[in-house]
Amino acid sequence: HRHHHLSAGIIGAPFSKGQPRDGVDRGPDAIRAAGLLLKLQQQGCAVKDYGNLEFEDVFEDAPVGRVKRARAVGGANQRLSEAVRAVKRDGHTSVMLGGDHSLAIGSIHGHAAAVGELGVVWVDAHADINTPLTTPTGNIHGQPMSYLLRELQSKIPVLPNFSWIKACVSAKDVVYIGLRDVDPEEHFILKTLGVKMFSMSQVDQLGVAKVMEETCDYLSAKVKKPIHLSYDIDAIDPSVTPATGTPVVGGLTYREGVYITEHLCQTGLLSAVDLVEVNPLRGHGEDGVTSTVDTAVALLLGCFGRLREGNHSSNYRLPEP
Ligand code: EXY
Ligand code: MN
Ligand code: MN
Ligand code: MN
Repeated sequence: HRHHHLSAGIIGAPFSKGQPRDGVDRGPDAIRAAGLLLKLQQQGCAVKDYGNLEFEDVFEDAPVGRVKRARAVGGANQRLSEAVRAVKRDGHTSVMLGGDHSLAIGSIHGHAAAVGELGVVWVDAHADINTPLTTPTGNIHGQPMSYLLRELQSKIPVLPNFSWIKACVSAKDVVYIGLRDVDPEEHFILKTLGVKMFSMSQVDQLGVAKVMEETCDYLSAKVKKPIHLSYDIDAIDPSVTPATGTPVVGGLTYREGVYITEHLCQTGLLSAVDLVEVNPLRGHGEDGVTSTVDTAVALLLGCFGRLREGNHSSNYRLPEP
């Protein structure tokens, strides 16, 4: 069928130091344990699992200004960037299983290094665009976009292990979906740079189908660039995906969340995906974790052609009596 050519190159990134809570480093294995690889193969997608990255221990990692664990985050992302670049060189759609959302730095950097200019779709309750000087928490998972956007580089101070990062995304090539917890400084940045965003208010107003139509029209208005989807599981409502570090009420439904992936898959431009912030140690018990991890798997299957109407392979023939 239509998605036969798709292949997924999976990178596990068990990294948690972009935020303070234990457990988000267990995301990759939890998502694999829920059957991601087999399910992708069963829907006709070729899969190569590149395994989990190993990150160096950093013993001295004192805050730099407000920023916490800059050396660990910088080093981990440098490694991830190289891994994503290799997956793209091998011809796969890159799938980065996090880990916290600071990993978008390396994932997007490596993707851009391999394929050039990108369109970025950032699905999240949060904008993750604080600079090191605006961050209210110091947690780098609330900052990744600030290191990636060319327009913000004059506002970024020097940080240890961050010098390899090259800002590689233009503000006009980013679309946010699902925002509902944005700091005032972040809101200033979004408005000043004119970043396209569909907050939960716009999802309510337009409906998810119109949001996705406008997202793809916007990103492909001039040239069709490869799309990087950075999907934070906390975009989905915590009643569905409670096992995450920074849940925010009033999120996307399961159906809206999956629709986003179905729509992006059908553009044929989806080139890399991050699925981050699944934390199996949060979420009030086993059912909450199962629901969160199963939703993460469903989102990834949607990225690789699964349709809720059903699928069949192009060489299927009805059995003859
Ligand atoms: N805006 C807050 C901060 O910068 O610390 C909260 C960020 C939460 C980030 C989560 C992963 O998306
Ligand atoms: Mn995020
Ligand atoms: Mn978030
Ligand atoms: Mn398919």
